[in-house]
Amino acid sequence: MSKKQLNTSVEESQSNAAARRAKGEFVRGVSGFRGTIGDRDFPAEPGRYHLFVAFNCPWCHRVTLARNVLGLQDSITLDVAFPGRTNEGDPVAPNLWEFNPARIATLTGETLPECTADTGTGEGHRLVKEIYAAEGSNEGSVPVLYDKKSKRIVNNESAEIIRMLNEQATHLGSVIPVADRSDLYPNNSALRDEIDRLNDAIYISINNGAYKAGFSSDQAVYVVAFEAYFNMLSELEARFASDDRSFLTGNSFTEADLRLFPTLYRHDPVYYVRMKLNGAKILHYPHLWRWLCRVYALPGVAASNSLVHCRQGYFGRSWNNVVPLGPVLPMRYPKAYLHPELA
Ligand SMILES: N[C@@H](CCC(=O)N[C@@H](CS)C(=O)NCC(=O)O)C(=O)O
Repeated sequence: MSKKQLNTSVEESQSNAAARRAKGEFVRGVSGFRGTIGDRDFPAEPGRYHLFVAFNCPWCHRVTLARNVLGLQDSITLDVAFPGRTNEGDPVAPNLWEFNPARIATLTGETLPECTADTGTGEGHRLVKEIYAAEGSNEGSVPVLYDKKSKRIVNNESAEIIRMLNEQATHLGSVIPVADRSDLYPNNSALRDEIDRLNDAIYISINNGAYKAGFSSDQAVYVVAFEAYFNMLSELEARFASDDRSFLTGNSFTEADLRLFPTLYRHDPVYYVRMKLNGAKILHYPHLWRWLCRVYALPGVAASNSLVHCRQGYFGRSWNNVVPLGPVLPMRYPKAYLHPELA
């Protein structure tokens, strides 16, 4: 591979990927577009860039979180795909991300108001795959960071997208003054090392680990993933318990918190059942629960996603279009996230 060595906090090792997949292990592929906002090709300007996302996708959730927390909603436009992907009868192919605001969600019996058409490329593509195909790529994943001026994909790797949004927030037109804005990756080498270490461990056992548990068809792979996931939850619980810190690295919200959030937000209402991660709920970890509620309460966080999309997307496709309704007790979600005292 010509690419520099894989960073495990960003991507999985691809060694023996074909053989591992053949044995039933879920192995996430590598993102092909790795441009950077701030480089000569992609100058940081307000209004120039666009995001294509799906709200059920946790990697997209990272970038909608960064966009909102950094105050970039007015300067980076956004399109939202339907959470369920194309059906078997689709004229192009099943299982593709589709822009279709008229599509009915089985969960609500109605259209989803957050879903949009493709308003970013000027071509009105129906499928995310067509945005990639316009550049000769065979990929089809979300999120996609797109340059409306040069009509090119900048980057499709969420870990890199959130880093560049943070770095260029001012030039991209953030409405939040620097003094009031979270710096997700502060320029302090000890802190950066700590964030990098947390990102690495959390990516492997939690963010990607959830998929390893839920999407692998090999019992042994599942068992290892399940144990690693809950061991890491216990480790993080102990970290918060040790000194009652507000966030993972202390008293400021950083990239490490941002990257943990999409998985824990999905855990009780979705992953507990769908990913077979039924060892415990986040509600059973008092510090993690309070952290989850604390992050949920930050400006822009609740609006960065929708649990309706998550439920529809994770269950609608692979669970016969029937979406489980719980949890109901002690309270429905996401309302429960407004109640740190529940744990
Ligand atoms: N490395 C990517 C992974 C993104 C990813 O796996 N997205 C999934 C949705 S959750 C996807 O679009 N998969 C469909 C595909 O790859 O065709 C990132 O973090 O940005």
